[in-house]
Amino acid sequence: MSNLYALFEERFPQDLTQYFIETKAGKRYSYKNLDDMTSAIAHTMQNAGVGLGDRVIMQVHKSPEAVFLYLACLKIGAIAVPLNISYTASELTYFLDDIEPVLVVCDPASPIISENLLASHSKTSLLTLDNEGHGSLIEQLNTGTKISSVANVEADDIACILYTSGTTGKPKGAMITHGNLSSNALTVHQSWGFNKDDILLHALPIFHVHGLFVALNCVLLSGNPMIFLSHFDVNDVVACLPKSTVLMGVPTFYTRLLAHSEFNKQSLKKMRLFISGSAPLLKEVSDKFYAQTGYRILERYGMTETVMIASNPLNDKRLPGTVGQALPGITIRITADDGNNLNHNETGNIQVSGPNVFKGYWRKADKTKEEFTEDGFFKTGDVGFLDDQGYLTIVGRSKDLIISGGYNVYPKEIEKIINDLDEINESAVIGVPHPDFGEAVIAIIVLEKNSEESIVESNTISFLKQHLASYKLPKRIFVIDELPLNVMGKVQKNILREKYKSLFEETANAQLA
Ligand code: MLC
Ligand code: AMP
Repeated sequence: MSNLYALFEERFPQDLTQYFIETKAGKRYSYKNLDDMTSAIAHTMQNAGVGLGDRVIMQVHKSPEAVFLYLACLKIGAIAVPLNISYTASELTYFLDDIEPVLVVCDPASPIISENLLASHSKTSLLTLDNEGHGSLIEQLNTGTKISSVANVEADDIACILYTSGTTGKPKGAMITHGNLSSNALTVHQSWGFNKDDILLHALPIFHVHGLFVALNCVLLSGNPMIFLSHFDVNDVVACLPKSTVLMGVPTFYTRLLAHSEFNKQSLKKMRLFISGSAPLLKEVSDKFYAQTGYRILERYGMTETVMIASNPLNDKRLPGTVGQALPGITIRITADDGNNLNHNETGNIQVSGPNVFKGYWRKADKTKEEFTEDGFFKTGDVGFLDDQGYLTIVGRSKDLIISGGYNVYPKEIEKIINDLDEINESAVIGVPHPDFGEAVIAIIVLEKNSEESIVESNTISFLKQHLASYKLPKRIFVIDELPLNVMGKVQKNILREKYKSLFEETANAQLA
């Protein structure tokens, strides 16, 4: 049986009354509740026509019920497609057309409902789920009628599709299989020493690999409890640390914790492990955290398409500034642009193979082909080197990508929208160092003749707000006379990055002091 849910079920605690989730308000959900709710939601989904391999879009706030909805998809062999709650109507329209869902479960305030985005999807059913865990999905549940058996799927069957944008601007659905998730779950669970005493503090969103797979899988493979916060609020996290043993976060979590006046060693007596990933953790932040708490944050590296790839060791030396060694069963190699393998300590393209590597992009066979080498390695788009001990250092990216607070933002997507404005001639979107988000998105624009600078700036922001989720919006917009171009006519973004690199520096120095 290759279903990821079956693996979880094998590991449920013997006593199902043990708790699985504790919310900020102290409400507890046991493993029995998990089992009952998941089975009842599975039944409701089947009544809505959802079967093996059918897509279920979930655009919902983080709640225990949202977790049960995801688990129910696994259980019946449907494909869960979680989407960021802050996507706008135009972003959502693209996903709905691309994925052709049999069922959409969304927040009642989603543009899917307010802008009637399902009008042209006559075969799609709609249910709601709000941030309190209420909605038509839950109202229709009949806990007396449940789906008890777990669907028999193959390891190569798709469990989830997660969208990741691309350098061409159009998001691609990464098809992640039951086999990818099961193998990676077992690997990280063991590598990070999860045991019966662990209580994970979960403050990540659950529409990405980090919060949905890495964090939840470790909890479910131990049959353990977690403290489940609806989002990262530094006060809540500080308050919950004394009863937790593991925290997983993006680097912004750690810079915010360090700046909090009540974050101190005393509150960490139960803590076993802090893990960071999704974006580079600055060595200064890691060192400051170590000096202040005595804990060396364990940094690891992953991607939507590959789940977890590499990790610093649990028991051996953790090297800040590196993302550690390839996880067991996974191969990392570094290649030159001509495809030849490079030696240790030589910088090049990071490529990966192993049971963790996804199946391909949904309905994009050509794009899938482009991203794999002929011998089956996935091209990550990251650039780095392996040292003599196999520790990987990421030095940059060959893809034009900004990572802000752990969220990926593709400049092309924003530039395309900005360039649609009549007043704007051209634009360049870049990332610059930011003390809180690691990198911040800024836009540099060149106006059409006779455009009024002050009006254009505010118009651009309000126009972008209509089209883009809030985390993608430029934090600042600058107007310049012309963009620096190379001889091929390509914008030299490195010159712009250099010019604006100190934009947020003052706040940065204040935070690290
Ligand atoms: C929120 N905002 C952001 C932002 N998050 N802007 C840029 N980058 C971000 N990451 C916007 C808000 O919309 C708001 O805009 C304003 O910034 C201030 O918001 P905030 O309240 O300060 O932000 P907050 O809600 O605290 O969120 C910050 C955060 C969050 C870092 C906690 O972004 C977060 O949880 N990030 C984790 C992302 C993640 O899980 N990534 C994993 C990807 S998987 P306004 O206009 O409304 O004021 C992956 C693979 C792997 O990468 O290896 O793990
Ligand atoms: P995503 O598409 O959201 O899965 O983002 C994956 C990208 O995040 C990777 O290709 C890396 O560029 C980046 N990333 C993940 N973990 C780390 C890390 N520990 N250090 C640096 N970059 C990271």
